[in-house]
Amino acid sequence: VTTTEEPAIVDSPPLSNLTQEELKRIAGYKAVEFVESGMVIGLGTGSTAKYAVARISELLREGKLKDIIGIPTSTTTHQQAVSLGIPLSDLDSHPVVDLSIDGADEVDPALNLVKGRGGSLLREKMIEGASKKFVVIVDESKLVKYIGGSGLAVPVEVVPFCCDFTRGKLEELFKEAGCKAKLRMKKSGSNGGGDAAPAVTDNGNYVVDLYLERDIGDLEAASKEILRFPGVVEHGMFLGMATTLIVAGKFGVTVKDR
Ligand code: ABF
Repeated sequence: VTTTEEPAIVDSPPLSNLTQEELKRIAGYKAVEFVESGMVIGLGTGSTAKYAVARISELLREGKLKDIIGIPTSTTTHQQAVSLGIPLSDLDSHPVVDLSIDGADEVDPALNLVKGRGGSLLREKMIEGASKKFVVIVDESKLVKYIGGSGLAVPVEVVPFCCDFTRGKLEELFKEAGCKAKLRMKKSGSNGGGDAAPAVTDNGNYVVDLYLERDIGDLEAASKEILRFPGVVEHGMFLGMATTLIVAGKFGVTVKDR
């Protein structure tokens, strides 16, 4: 692993002919090179992390990894890991996690992340926050100049009780950044075609998506302000948590330590 200011190319040749899906697989497999027998591993959620989970199970089956305990970060990953036969536990039984591997929606140059656009964030933050090492795996489309810079949302998990009150407070908080705060709804068809209903997280909560027109600046201050609202459970900015970033892109695979 090379540590430099800029990501260093560690695998060539360039991967320019590959699809985004193949880049996700390459990033996921690369992260599993950090996994050693006997480790407690935080198993991430999403279309990139699923490749890392699949790779861990493959190496377990081949006997190249032994005595792994997985801690899944969502019900979806729990189901995937069970179906692949990975032994599982939780933070109550294993409060220290050796290594977590997970995707992200945005990564800024300081390795701050946005997560939760796929719906998971609270369990991820609990498990990845308890990890000695947190490896983030993305394809190059996730790299941004600043948090919110992709034009997509920064998710905030909120309690269902008076969620529109909390939504309004969040919009007001970031009005200088042109914030529009929207309650996330279930994808059409996922509630039997009936009336639109809010999307529900693994923890029975709702999600408010913050769409920002401009950089919100001091992320630590923004985090504290968001968490000050009693209706907020957690937000999807993962600040200073990632220890390693793996990016798969047309230039190859890069590994960068924070
Ligand atoms: C989860 O996966 C979420 O936090 C995040 O929304 C997402 C990133 O996933 P993908 O790899 O599918 O883009 O970890």
